[in-house]
Amino acid sequence: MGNTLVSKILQEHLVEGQLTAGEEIGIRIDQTLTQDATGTTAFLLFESMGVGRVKTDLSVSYVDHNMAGFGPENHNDHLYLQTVAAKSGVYHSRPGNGICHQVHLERFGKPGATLLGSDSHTPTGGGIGMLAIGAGGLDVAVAMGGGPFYLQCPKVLGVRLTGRLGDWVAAKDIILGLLGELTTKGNVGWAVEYFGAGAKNLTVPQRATITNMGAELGVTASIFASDEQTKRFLAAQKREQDYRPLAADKDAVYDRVIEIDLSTLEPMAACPSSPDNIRPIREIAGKKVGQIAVGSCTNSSFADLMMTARVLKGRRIDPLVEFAVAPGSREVLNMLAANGALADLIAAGARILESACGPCIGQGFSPADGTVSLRTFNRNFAGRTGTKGDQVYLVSPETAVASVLTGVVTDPRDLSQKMGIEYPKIKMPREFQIDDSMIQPPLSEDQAKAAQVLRGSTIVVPEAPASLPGKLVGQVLLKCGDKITTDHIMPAGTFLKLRSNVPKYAKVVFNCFNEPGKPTFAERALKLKSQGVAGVIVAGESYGQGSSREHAALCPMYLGVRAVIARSIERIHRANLINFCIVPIRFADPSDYDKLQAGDELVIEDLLGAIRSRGEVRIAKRDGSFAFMGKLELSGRDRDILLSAGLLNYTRSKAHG
Ligand code: MIC
Ligand code: SF4
Repeated sequence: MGNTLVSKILQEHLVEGQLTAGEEIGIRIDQTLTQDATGTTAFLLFESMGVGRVKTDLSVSYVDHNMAGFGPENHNDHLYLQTVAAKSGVYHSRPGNGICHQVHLERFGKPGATLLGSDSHTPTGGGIGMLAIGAGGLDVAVAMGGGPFYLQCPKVLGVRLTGRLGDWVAAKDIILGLLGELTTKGNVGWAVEYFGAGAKNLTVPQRATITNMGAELGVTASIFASDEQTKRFLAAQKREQDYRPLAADKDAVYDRVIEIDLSTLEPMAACPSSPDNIRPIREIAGKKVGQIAVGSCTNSSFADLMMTARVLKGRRIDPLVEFAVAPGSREVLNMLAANGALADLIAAGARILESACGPCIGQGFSPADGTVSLRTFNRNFAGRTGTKGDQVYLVSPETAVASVLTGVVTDPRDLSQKMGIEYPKIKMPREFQIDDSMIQPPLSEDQAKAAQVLRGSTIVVPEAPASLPGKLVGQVLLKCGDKITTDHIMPAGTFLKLRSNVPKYAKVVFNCFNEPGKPTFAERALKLKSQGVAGVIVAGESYGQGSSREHAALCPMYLGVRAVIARSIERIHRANLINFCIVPIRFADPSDYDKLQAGDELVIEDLLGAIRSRGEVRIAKRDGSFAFMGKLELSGRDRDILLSAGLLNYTRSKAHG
């Protein structure tokens, strides 16, 4: 019985546990990445662990999210990150150098290595044959300190790709199709491995588009074999020495296999407001569009942007459409500038945004009220653009550029069939134009000793969680429905700059549910906290979808939230809750969800006893009218972390003995 590629890499890195699906395992982490929006907290926590310099083979700190610079906060964060990286043995990719996942793929990713990143789209690295996993910043800080990363050993879904993509059909359409089938919920505990003759034809950047959006499936990681395509990509990045052929055994056994014939695929869209609300473009074609953006860590490679530029060369964008292009990296931008494609985009009327996350995380380019926005991004959660009631469709660059020309949602195949535009097939360059001058290497150990870390006044060290009480007396602060994302819990957009200041940022926890004239979630929570009553959140399926931002646990913890009772909780968010000492509880009987309301007072008599030794916990309404059971589903390590008042304390106490 042969092995999957996922299990081979896990086996090579296993330091604790056994490779049995569902069991907790600990793996060695070779590389880490952090980005500024999660990285400031990650580094503040890393510093408070007191381990000195990083113990990984490679750690890189990127600045790509918080770039707008309204007020001093962003630049304060950049300077802190730059100086703490230099001191801690970490490479620092400066603002302007590009989006972390794109740059990491280009300059650092290594087949067969493990990568842990404080960003949910870290699995992009699976496109180059890495086992790349997203996690909360504190987990990444622990990995930087040399600690293993603990996860549930995943089941492996094999996706066999056959055939070839037709003209105007893109890698994005493969993953959108899969999202339509598997949806964004119910995939916790799985990894996805792509193989088959169809996979061989896909370039590394195409593969990376697919592994990137594995995050939307909610799986732990997605991966392609490391083969001739990988070798070609690494050689073009002048990193051939990092190549290593890797694949699953021929007789590998998967827990489930899905077949996709690429030649049968057509252009697709994720309709508002979930990445799994999938429909073929032809069904929504003709819809008026107000703005279009090509970019993000999903679709801003050299090939994506060259294709866009070729189609637009000598043409003009529709007069009623605003069109923005955000190149994934400075490398891509430089190459477009050198070969004239950038000039073609500008001449066509494109707005060139900087190489960063930009509109993907609500940093400008919000759509007008009531207009449709087409984006090549990976998330279209309601309001993420910064516009209430936004209507975002996630599409391929091919669909985006076709619609740029017409002003309505357009099947890109129409460009050939109706407008005589040939599909520009973009070959991967034999050599990318490499310039690492915006990647600052760390200081030597000697130089680092004297180096100062700059800490602007807006940077506040986060408060540590308090110990859990033996008996929990709490109140339901909020009852929410299914698929609550971390964008609902902790909005980004204009609040993103508060990431390094928890007391300020915590004021907007669950802001989308706040009503004018009524006390906010934060005000209600702090009032309870001052009375010694714990905050409780009740939720439906798939609570905590989306980003890895640990602020979605850290800020509620600051407000006194001590438990989340949900029908199900997504992987990264669940780990973040435990790390910040909030108890994740699953309804033993999902119908009990219906019997709870906001304002209900709840009591858990022996919370600590249950955490210590039981899989279940009894939760009662304080007035005695109703009691129900919750599942704890904690590993031994989860229990220890909760009993130690969170991961930071747990790590410190382990280090001291
Ligand atoms: C996102 O796409 O939502 C983000 C912003 O990149 C997040 C990280 C964050 O919130 O800082 C993610 O995907 O993890
Ligand atoms: Fe940045 Fe958007 Fe990618 Fe998140 S999904 S890393 S915000 S580009």
